[in-house]
Amino acid sequence: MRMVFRWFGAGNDRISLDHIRQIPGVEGVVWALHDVPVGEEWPMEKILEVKKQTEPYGLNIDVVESVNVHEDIKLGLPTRDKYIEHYQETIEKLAKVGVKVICYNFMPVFDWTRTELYKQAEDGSTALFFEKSLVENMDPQEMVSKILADPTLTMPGWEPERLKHLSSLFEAYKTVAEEDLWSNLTYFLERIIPVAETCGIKMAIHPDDPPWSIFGLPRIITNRDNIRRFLDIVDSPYNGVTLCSGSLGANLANNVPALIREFADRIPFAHIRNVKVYDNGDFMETSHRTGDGSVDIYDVVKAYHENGFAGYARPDHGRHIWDEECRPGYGLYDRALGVMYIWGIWDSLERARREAQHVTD
Ligand SMILES: [Mn+2]
Repeated sequence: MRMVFRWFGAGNDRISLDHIRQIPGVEGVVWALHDVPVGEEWPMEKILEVKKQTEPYGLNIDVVESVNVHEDIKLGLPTRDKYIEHYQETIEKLAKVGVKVICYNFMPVFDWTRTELYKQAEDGSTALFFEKSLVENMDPQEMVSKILADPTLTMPGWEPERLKHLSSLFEAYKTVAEEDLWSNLTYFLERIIPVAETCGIKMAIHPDDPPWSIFGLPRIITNRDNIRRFLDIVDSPYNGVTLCSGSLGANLANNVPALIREFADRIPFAHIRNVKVYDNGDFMETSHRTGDGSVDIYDVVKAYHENGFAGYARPDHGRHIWDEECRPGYGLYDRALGVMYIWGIWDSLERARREAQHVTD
């Protein structure tokens, strides 16, 4: 397992590379060019700049998250070919600087969705929270108006300048059913994976978060059967999954350790975090510790260990603790605690394996 840590880039993250390299066992940053508009080709000089910034700290840039997929590709519009070409060119450029894995997602309109970014827990920490009924009982237009009127209700991807285009986007998705989204994804994969294969880059789709349809938009990377279907579209080790324990774990019907055991050879990148799922379907992000949430993180790490996982892993979101001011879900402290919890489990499993081997020898 190769531990990496998400970094939003120079001038775009309060957390420094100096701090990241002090977290035990972290060997690289998970990065992206956040200022390049979706659909545009990534400029080589900006890619090289990130390499130059991270190199002095001994941190690799092997994992990119995300190269976002333009909405026209997801909608299957004729303009998609231009954006797919840009995507292919970006893959080729990233290969030139040694990138090994590209994480991306295929969620219509929204990336991950929450209803509260700083929900307070009993211990005074705050974390991301999803209130199911709030999202279920609101049509998107109503949601848009509500958000514009109430600045305290913030959701990622709901920036005012984006909201202006939302109604036309929702209009466009009215004719895109789940099966259409599958066929648009197939069209994309058939053109992207051969390029990735030639470049030696593993593509790793991130599951939908939460893993069910919201606001009537189709969502397909949600459960075991759909992941299997996805992997079979292009049956190549370069067509893989970013197995996110927190995203998939928000649906209690998903047995995350079982998914890891089944798909181990197609997981180049692991997102590890825990969520507490309530009876009414709400969920809150928690510490990584197994006892704090609904996902058995011990068994998640064990499933990777059993399969000799040699891919990349990062602590996914964390809580906001110790008065840290940070990007929602992306503080230094709780994610660093997560790294140590994951290593603690991994190292003890590794020690037990060696000792058992020694006895047999
Ligand atoms: Mn994730």
